[in-house]
Order: sequence, then C-alpha cells, then structure tokens
Amino acid sequence: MEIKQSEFTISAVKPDQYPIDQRLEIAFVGRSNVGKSSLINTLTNRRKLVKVSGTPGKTRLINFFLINNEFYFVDLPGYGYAKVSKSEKAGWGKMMEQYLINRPQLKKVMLLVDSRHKPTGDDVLMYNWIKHYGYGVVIVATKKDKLTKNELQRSAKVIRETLSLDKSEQILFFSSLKKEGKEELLQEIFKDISMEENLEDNTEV
Ligand SMILES: Nc1nc2c(ncn2[C@@H]2O[C@H](COP(=O)(O)OP(=O)(O)OP(=O)(O)O)[C@@H](O)[C@H]2O)c(=O)[nH]1
Ligand SMILES: [Mg+2]
Repeated sequence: MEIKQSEFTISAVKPDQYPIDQRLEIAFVGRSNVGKSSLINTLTNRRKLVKVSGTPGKTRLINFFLINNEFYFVDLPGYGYAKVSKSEKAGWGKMMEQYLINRPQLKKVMLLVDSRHKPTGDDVLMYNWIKHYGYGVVIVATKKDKLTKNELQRSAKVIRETLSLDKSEQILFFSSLKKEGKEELLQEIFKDISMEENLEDNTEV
C-alpha cells in the first residue's frame, strides 16, 4: 500500500463531529510524547501534516486524516501526561470511550509504546481495553533509533512480557527520525483489511 494523498479532515471532541462517510479507520494510540503524530507524518511522507512537539500533550482532540481518499488515520490524544488536571483526564477518558465503544468502521488500533521503557500501567490498560472492544491491535515500539541491537532485543522481551502478548502477536520497531520500519508497518496496517467494505453508504451526506 502506498500513501499518495493525505489531508487533515477534522478535529473532533464528540461523536457528532466524526466523519459520517463510513470509510474505514485505523487509529493510533499511546502515551503522550510516544511519537504518534510523528509516526503519522512519516507514514504519509509529510513533515507537517500533524503537529509534533517536544512538549507532551500536544494532541488533545481526535484528529481525522483522509488517506488516498479511501480511509482515515485517526490520531488519538495521548495519555499519561502528568501535568493535566483531573477534569482534563476525565474529559480524555470520555472522549476515548465514546470513540472506541461504538465505531464499526474502526478496523485496527496501532498501540504505540516507547521502545526505551517498560510499558506503563496505562499502556497495559489501553491494550486490554482495545482487545476488550474487539479491535485488531498492532504493537509499535517507537524511537528505535535510540537503542542498540542488544537493547532492541531486550526491549522486545520486556514489552512482550508486560503486555502478555501471545506468540502470534508481533512487535514492530519504528523510527520516525530514521524512517525505519515504515514498509513493515504499512503492510501490517493493511493486512486482512479489505477496502471493498468501505464506502457503502458514502453517498449519503
Ligand atoms: N529520536 C526520536 N524521537 C522521536 C521519534 N518520534 C518522535 N520523536 C520525538 O518525540 C517527541 C514527541 O513526538 P510526537 O509525535 O509529538 O508525540 P505524540 O505521541 O503525538 O504526543 P502527544 O501529541 O503529546 O500525545 C517529539 O520531540 C519528537 O520529535 C523517533 O522516531 N525518534
Ligand atoms: Mg500528537
């Protein structure tokens, strides 16, 4: 799958703001600062499609990007950022829940974890949440450029153990900085997804 076209569609807080055209969706989720927005820019070969920042908590809304005019990448707001108020945390939870609970066009969730660190309690919760709602999940370990070969092996083991992955579940290491892991990730994203399912109702607007 080659990404030829990508454009920002909408930032949403609540369901009535989501796109209504029934195109399939692939969502990206993970801790704040893990590299979700950078990864979307890398996959789409765009430097500034999505805003990236060294300050955690950059993405606060659900952002939809139309890809090849065929499906959406959905950049979800990060969790685990210490400097947010209780009410913001509650708002985040509600926003995520509303999206994840009932989104039939959501086909896969990419769960990003930082390859340098053991997945956090929030990562484990998110992983279980995604599985609970019955979505396919792909584990992406980000910032691989920061690790040596040995450290990568160790990291894979720690991630596997912490999330209790079964043997069939892969971990894809990725670097936006070096643009590594891109082809493998695109392949994994589109494996078992048929775009034919798409566009059934999309004449109705
Ligand atoms: N070394 C390295 N740094 C990266 C990589 N990907 C992202 N970063 C850096 O990590 C920081 C956060 O990146 P973002 O892409 O904004 O992270 P995010 O997950 O979208 O963060 P929120 O929007 O806060 O949830 C930025 O300073 C990026 O430059 C990578 O592959 N390698
Ligand atoms: Mg972001």
